[in-house]
Amino acid sequence: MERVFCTHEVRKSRECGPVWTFTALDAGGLEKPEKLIVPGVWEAHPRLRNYRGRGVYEQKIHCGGNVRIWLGGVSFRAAVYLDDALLAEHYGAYTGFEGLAQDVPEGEHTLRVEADNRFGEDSALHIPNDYYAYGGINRPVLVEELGKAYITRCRVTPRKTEQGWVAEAEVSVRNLGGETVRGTVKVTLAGQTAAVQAEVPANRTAAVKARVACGNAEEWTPDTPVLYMVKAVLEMDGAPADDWIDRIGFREVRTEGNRILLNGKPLRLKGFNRHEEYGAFGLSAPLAGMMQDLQLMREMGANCVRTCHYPNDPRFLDLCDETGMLVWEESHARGLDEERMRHPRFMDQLRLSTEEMVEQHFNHPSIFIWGCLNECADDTEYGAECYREILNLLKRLDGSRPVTAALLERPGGKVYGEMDAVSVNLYPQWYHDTPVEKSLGRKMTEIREKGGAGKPVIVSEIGAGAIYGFHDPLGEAKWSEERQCRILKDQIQGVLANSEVTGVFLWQFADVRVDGEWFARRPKTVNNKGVVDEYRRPKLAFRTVKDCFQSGQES
Ligand code: ADA
Repeated sequence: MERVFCTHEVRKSRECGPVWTFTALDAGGLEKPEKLIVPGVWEAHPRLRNYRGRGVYEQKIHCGGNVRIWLGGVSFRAAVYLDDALLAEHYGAYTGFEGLAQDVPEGEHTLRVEADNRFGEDSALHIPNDYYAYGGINRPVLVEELGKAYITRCRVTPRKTEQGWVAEAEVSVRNLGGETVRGTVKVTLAGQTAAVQAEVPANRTAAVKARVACGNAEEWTPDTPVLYMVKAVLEMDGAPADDWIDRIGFREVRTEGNRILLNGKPLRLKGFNRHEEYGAFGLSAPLAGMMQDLQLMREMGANCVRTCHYPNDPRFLDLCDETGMLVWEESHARGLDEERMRHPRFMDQLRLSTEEMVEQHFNHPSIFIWGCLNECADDTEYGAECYREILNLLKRLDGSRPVTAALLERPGGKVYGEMDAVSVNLYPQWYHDTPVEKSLGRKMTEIREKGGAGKPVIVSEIGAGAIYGFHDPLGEAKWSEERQCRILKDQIQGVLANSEVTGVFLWQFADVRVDGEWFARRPKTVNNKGVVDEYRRPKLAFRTVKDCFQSGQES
């Protein structure tokens, strides 16, 4: 399932069956077709564990008329064909995209998806990195049959007014035909319906706005994550022609001084960075695995998760909505220096990831902040200019959430003024020996002096590594579970003792595979800073984090 609830009652929409025929084009001797599961990564196949190359997925589908193929995520370049006609091309593993074919004859057709996870000249964001760039169709694929017009999105902003909650909906309708389309868009939410007229010129997309008064709807909070279904229906000639169903929660987020307020209450963040990865299944975690991750984090007392360093599967966000887990979601970009930021495709690819993220995930109430550009070159003029542009883009795309970016620990200050909350990644006691309080204190002073005074400050990463099962009772040996416990305890207590800090995201929830180029500082080619390993087996640090997060002193 593409989401955890039904997204259409009117539109004919179904998910492609899970078994696809797959051919690895560059596998030298492995070219014979295999069967692979979608969603999934090809690295799940025992002989393709390290395959970097092109792969072709094929499946027969039955469809006709105006056909929309929705691909939730293909890693990391994609070309989509229906019977050899190119429908769409896309770059970036972590957001969805569509392909459209009009007037398709009713019957059986071949859907072909070419995926490619080779690094190369044209790729600015996917580079060898401290997480693995998987290959394959990593999220569900939908086949949909449309009429002459369809809803491309319905974004809803909840607002608290003197008359209670109001949902401001914006519904976009695309006309696929050569004549103007006229109809009515009805938005239903919490038992109330608002209807507006829509007129969309030939071959265009137009947006209509509807306000639905929801009075004393129940609020979404981390402790009471109440969700409401929202249905937008396009009626033409008096009959439903298309629909779009999503879920929202009533809550507002804003910053006030050095606090982030959710429905007026200050947040104290205690959470994790989590890569979207699950042992042998890589980027395509099973749904039960996603839920278990949230339960494990909750068990340790966490209330938030950061989707480092890219947009996540909407089903994971759905589960965060359901369980009240607050989310920092960020667009794709990790650890790129100025030279990499000057790559000719860098800004285009980053803008696309940012726009698609906000467009596709806007309605999730759990997302309380948008992020971008983790640890890039904010310290150079050119780099800072890129930060400004993307932070402003985020604000333009969504004025209802604060924006931030996780910056390196080194001296900075060029972009603190551009963010609603200033975020820093700190590794005292792991990458250097400075005591935690001193590192943090120094950073807080710099933030105050260089444009961040009076803003919320988030420690977006802090952490230490341990190889699962490696023990040193003295707690001294590097990579031992005991040493990781000792460092994490100092770090968490040091950060949470500082009442000016809004909160902390630990690096990281689970161990993750890294690209081969990173082998030298990453035993087993794994980033071992997880509190659980890649199969979610808890390290000793699980208990340590639980004690620190749950201790009354630190909250
Ligand atoms: C950085 C980075 C992470 C990870 C981490 C580490 O802060 O943002 O992606 O690489 O360091 O493990 O060193």
